[in-house]
Amino acid sequence: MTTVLVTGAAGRVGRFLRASLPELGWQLRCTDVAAADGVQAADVTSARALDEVVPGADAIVHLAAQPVEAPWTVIREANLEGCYQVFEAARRHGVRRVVYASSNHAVGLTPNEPDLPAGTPPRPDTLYGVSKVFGEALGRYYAERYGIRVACLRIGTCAETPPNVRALATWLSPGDCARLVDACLRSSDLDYAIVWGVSANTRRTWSLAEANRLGFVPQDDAEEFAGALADATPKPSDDLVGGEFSSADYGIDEVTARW
Ligand code: 15L
Repeated sequence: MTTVLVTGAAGRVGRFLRASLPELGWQLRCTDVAAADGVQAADVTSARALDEVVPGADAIVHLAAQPVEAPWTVIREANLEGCYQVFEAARRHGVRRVVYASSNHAVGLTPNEPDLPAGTPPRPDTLYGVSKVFGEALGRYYAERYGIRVACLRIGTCAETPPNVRALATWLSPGDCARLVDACLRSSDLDYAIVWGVSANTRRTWSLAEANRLGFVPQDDAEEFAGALADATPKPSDDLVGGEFSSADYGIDEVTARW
């Protein structure tokens, strides 16, 4: 059975994947910065910690990160250093495939338009988004120089149900998240790819062509939750890919003041 190391396994996306990837045939080795039930402690910023958990893994699903905007030092440590150490550990230990949790915020200042390609050029909306662009570039480097197969997932809003009206377009259901990661782990066509992580939402504006090519067939649509949303009024920032993160409230000073 193929062993998949999952970093950030105690986080939101990690919990979804832990619940469903084993049913799809994957044997998981779960890690996070602190140990938890079924999760080993391994700080991704430490090469030594990774040397304990990476050997023997066939693939890595790298989720561990600061998951929203934060002051630079926080982003730098978790998302730049951590990402580098994970790819580097993959190379050192001969891991042939990495699925990297990028984010829509890598291109958050891009206007939403129908069929926006997954490979749309970087337009990060935050330092967090900049860190995801870095991870995508690092992935390309390891793919082209070292032949590691790398899939970068520009994840939308991965949650149990869509939390707001923007997410009626950007939602990635837990089931589709597992199906997407499963496709990226299986695909023999993968060298390097950037794909959107989004469900088959009626209001989706992001193209699934690239993800489909890797074998991803989404099954969920956020529309079934539309009626249940308390506030269904779109915000002006929803015109851009990154939604609220693209607004003035997410500038460096604003975020630092709230930290
Ligand atoms: C992300 O990248 C974040 O990790 C998540 O918390 C949400 O903000 C999501 O994007 C989103 O855009 O909805």
